[in-house]
Amino acid sequence: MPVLEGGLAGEGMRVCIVVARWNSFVTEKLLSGALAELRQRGVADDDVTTAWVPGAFEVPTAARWAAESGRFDAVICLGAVIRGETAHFEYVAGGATDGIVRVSQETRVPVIFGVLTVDTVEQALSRTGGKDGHKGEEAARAAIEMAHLRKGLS
Ligand code: INI
Repeated sequence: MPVLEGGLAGEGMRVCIVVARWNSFVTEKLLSGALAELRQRGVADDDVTTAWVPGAFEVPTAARWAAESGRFDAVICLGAVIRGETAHFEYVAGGATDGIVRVSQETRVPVIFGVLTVDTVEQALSRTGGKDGHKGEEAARAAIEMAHLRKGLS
């Protein structure tokens, strides 16, 4: 019975990271975690492109440009939407979430959801190297695994 698992070897993998500038005190941590994890897994620095966008709402648009370019095996989306800091949390978080899912399904390129949608700044920080792990590192591992799995399945 064939069983496929992507694995986490990053050698030769080309990755685009789209990162939102809004709440940069959080997104910079997401980015450095993702970059460190990619490097540790063997992805070459020259094969990683980082694209900054104004906020989480713009992330899916840039992710689509990257996915459709054919230049990347995976796209990692990073952002932070904090409920306590915005009256229109649902619109920004919902737009980013729905958009990222759509880009991945429509382009068939793994587009990884590393956008924090949390209630408080404390929750954001606990997910970027605090007690709840590191969502940037997690997103990097998911990108490598899904890129491998795509090759194995398609
Ligand atoms: N963008 C974020 O990434 N996080 C937020 O918490 C946020 N808040 O609070 O509004 C936010 N807003 C900006 C939005 O993503 C767009 O950049 C802006 O609306 C321009 O389209």
